[in-house]
Amino acid sequence: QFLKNIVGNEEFQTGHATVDFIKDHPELFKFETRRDRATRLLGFIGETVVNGNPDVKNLLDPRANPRRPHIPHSGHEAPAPGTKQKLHELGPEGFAQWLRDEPLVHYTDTTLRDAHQSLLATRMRTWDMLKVAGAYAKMHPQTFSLEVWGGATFDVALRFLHEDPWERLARLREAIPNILLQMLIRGANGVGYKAYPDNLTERFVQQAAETGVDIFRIFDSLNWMKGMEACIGFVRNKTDRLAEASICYTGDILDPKRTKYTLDYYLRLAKQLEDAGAHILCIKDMAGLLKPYAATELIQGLRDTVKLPIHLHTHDTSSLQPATYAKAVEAGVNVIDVAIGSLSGLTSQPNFNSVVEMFRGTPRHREFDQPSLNEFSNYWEAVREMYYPFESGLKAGTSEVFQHEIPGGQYSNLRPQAASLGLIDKFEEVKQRFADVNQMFGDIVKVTPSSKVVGDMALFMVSNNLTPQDVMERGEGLNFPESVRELFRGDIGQPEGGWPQELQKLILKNETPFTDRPNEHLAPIDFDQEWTAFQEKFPGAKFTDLLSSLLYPRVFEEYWAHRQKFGNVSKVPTSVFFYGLKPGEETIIEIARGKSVIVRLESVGTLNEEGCRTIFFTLNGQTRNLQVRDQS
Ligand code: 3PY
Ligand code: ZN
Repeated sequence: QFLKNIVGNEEFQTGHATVDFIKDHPELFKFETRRDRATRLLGFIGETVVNGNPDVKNLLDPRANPRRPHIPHSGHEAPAPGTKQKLHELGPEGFAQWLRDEPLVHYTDTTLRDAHQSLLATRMRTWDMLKVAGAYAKMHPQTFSLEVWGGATFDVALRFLHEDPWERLARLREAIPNILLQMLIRGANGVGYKAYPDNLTERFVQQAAETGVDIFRIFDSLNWMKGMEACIGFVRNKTDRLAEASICYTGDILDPKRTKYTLDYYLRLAKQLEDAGAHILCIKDMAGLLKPYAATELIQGLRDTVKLPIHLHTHDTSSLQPATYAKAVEAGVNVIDVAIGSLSGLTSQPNFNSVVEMFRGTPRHREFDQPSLNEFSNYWEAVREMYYPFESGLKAGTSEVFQHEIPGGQYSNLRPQAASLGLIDKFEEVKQRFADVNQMFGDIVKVTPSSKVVGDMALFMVSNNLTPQDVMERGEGLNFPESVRELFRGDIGQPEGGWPQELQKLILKNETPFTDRPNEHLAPIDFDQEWTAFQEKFPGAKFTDLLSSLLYPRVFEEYWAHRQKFGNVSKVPTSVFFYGLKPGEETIIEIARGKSVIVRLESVGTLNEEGCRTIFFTLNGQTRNLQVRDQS
C-alpha cells in the first residue's frame, strides 16, 4: 500500500520529488482501502440525493434534456513538443526574445480559468477539464499557453467545489506536457483579496512552479508598482519560469475627457514593469474597455517603448473585442487571449475558433485544426448545460460596460451577490452605483480586489438607498463596509493620484491611513513552526494544504472536514455532483487511478422517526444501504 501511495503521488510521477519527499508526505503512510473511499463517496451522493447540493438547490435538473458531452478525437500518438519544450530549451530570457520576434500571432486559451470565472461564477470542475485536457494537448500543440489556474479558481475550488486546487494543477500538468500553463496572480494579494506576508507569496510562487505553472501573469489591482515588484522578483529569482507583468487598462485613451489614464500613463507603467524584470508585458483589459482604434495606439506605443513581447487580454462584454484583436494584431501584438467557442463571448474572452478564422489569408495567420476546435466547442457546450444555475443572465453584448466598467470576471458574481441581499430587482441601479462609486473613489483601476470593494460599496449604497451626495453629507454617521475601510486605509495599495481626502476622512474617521506597502506591516510566516502545528491539527495533510490554509484558513478547515467525511469528491461526475442520482440511475466513478466502481441508486426510503432516510445503492452490484438525515 505504501508503494502504491508513492506511485500514485503526482509529485513523484511528474518527477518533482526531492530528498524530503517522504518527510513532506505523511499522507503516504495513511492507508485507505478502496471500500472506505467508495463508502465516503456514497455518503456524498446520498447527501446530494436527499438534501441537494446547496449550490444548486431546488433548481431544475438539466438532465431532463440530456445532451452528452462527446470527447473530441485525438489519436494515440504522444503530444507534439510545444511552447513548454521551447521554454525549457531557451530559458525565460531567450524565450521572451523568441516570442517578441515571432511573425505569426499566438493564442492563449482561457477556457479552464477566466472563461468559466467570467461566465459561470468560476464553478467549472476538474472532472470536466480532465476529460479533454489530454486530447487538447495532442490536437492543438501550437497553442501558446493555457490559462488554468489562479484568479478566483483557487478560492472557489476549495469553498464550493470541495476540491484541492493543487491537485487540479498537478493533474492538468500531467495531462498537458507540451503547452505552457499559465496562472493569474494578484501580486501582493496572491490568489486572495488582501495583502499576504511576502514570504508566503514567495513559497506560493515556488510551489505553483513546481506543481506546474510556467507563466505567472502578475497584476496589481490599482496598477501600483509596489504591489507587483516583489512578486516579479520571486518568479525571476526563485523559479525558471516566466514573469508576465500587467498593466490593467481602464478608461479610454482616445477620449479627451478621460485625462487620468492616458497613453503616456500606460507607456510609463510599461517601462517600469520592464525595469522591474518582467519577461512579458500583459495588457490586462479586465472589463473589455480597450476599443479597436485605441488598441492601435496602445500596441504601437508599447512596441516602441519596451523590448518585451506583448500579450493582450480582454473580455468581450461589449461584443466589440474581436475588432480590437484585429487592430492589435495589425499593430504587432504577440499573443491574444481567447476562449473556446462555446465558452466565449459576453463577459468571457473572444471566440477562439472564430478569431483564428479572422486572420486566415493574412500574414500573421496561425493555422489550427478548425474541425477539432469545433469538436472541443461542442464538448464544452454540452458540459455547460450542467452549470446553468451559474449563468450570469446577460443575453447579448452591451455597451453599458463603457459606463459601469465592471470587470468580466466580477459580473457573473455581482448578480448573485445582489440577489443574496434581496437586490436582484435593483441590479440596474447596482451597475449605475458601481460607476458612481468609481468616481467617488477618484476613478480607480477596478479589478480584483479593488473592484470587489467598489461592488461592496455600490451594494451598500443601494441597500441603504444612498446617493453619492448622501454619502458625502451623512458620511460621518455611516458605518462603511469593512472592505471599504481597508481600501482607504491602504491595505491593498495606493491608487494613481492618491485617495480623495474628504471621503477618506469620512470613511476612516480617526484611523490613520498608511502609504507604504501593506505587506511591511505583516510578520513573516515561520514555516517550520506552522508546518509542525498544521500536521498536528490536520494529520495526513500535505505541504500544499498548508499553503491553502495560510491563504484561506476558514475555507480550508471546511474543505478539510468535507474531505474527511466524503473523500475526494472531484472524482464524482459533474451531473451527479450537482444533481445526485435518480432511482434506477447509475454512474461510474474512478476512485483511484485505473480503479472504477459502478454506483447505482436503487431507491430512497421514507422518512423515519429520527428524521433520516435509508438510501439503497448497489456498489459494483452489491447492495449498500446508508442513512442520511433529511434537512428539509
Ligand atoms: C481575478 O483576479 O480573478 C481576475 O480575473 C481579474 O481580472
Ligand atoms: Zn480577465
